[in-house]
Amino acid sequence: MKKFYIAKSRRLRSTPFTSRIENHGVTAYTTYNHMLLPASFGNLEKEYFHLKEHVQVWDVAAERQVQIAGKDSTKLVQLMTCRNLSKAKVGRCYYAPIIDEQGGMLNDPVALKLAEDKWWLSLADSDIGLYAKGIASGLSLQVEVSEPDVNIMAVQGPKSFKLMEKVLGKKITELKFFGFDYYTFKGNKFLIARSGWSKQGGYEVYVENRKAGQMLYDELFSAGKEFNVEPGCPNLIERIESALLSAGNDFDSGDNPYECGFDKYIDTNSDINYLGKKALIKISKEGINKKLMGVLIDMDKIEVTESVPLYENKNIVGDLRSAAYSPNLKKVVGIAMIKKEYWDKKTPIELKIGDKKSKGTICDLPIV
Ligand code: THG
Repeated sequence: MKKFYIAKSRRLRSTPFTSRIENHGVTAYTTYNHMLLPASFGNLEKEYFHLKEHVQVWDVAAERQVQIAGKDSTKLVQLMTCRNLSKAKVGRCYYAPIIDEQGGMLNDPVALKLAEDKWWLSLADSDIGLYAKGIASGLSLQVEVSEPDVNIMAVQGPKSFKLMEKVLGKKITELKFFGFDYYTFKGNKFLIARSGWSKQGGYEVYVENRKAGQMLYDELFSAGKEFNVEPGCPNLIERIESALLSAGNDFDSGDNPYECGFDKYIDTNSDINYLGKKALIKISKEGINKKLMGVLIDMDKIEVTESVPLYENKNIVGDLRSAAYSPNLKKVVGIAMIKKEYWDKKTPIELKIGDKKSKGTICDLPIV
């Protein structure tokens, strides 16, 4: 396989942790919100098993925050998402699909309610800050939309709880899933949430002071030795098995939130106002004809760089959007948009890459 390097520049932003992860041996980057996001430290399968057993520190600064502050901030956040945020509480995170006027998926951020008039949208990879600014100016809303220099460091894996307790104190063990609070390390305050893009448990530290964040990063590695801490990054295999969706990969604006399985984050009945509500009401009445499901394929490697059609003889069953070899299941696991006729999971599927054909089956999400 030919190897390429990523050409760095000011436009492709580095993070406060870049020099550290390079010292740790990062081997692949992807770009995300115009920023570097590490994709591997050399062996995805080893990293997968390590994540499920120990603890990793991730540089996920590329999950940028769009800050929406001011009198109309809650109104603007609600205008962008189909999730009903009218009862949202300060100190809680909300997974909130952002849709366009046709009900197409634009992003799936974690929304943090920081105050009655201040929110962060912790974004997946698309320019929602510009969308927010457009809506705000179009409707003359009293808000300020900005991208503060907040850089997330995630601590993930079953031993993350012990490590964070050791570094930040007992109080952090009381934090509930998708709650956040402020904690102090060496006189510096950090917003820490119990969340993260893995199903192995853990925390996300929202670093607002770069120097303090680097100090905490280094401390996690020295205090973490006894927990076998390693640098890591969102793991493609783990996140597919766990059905943590990736915007731009698993869905885009051609898909609506029902098709992504986001039903529990959609409110079409209450008296809330958001762009795309009419479209979603219509879709909910008519029903959908495709949805995201899991697939298992008898292959020992794959790299999905564009949608791959899945067949039953000559018929297209759906398209594969993300996939990776799972050393756990000894098959390729994938996330695919599957046509309604095949939702019963009974039809064997076939995938063709070049002139090589592989067989597989459809399954539910999450896969494990
Ligand atoms: N954390 C933060 N920002 C993020 C991500 C994150 N921005 C980018 C990306 N990840 C956004 N996408 C997701 C997808 C899934 C989840 C979070 C962000 C997630 N889902 C849980 C689940 O599906 O089980 C919980 C959902 C819920 O209970 O509401 O955590 O990871 N800061």
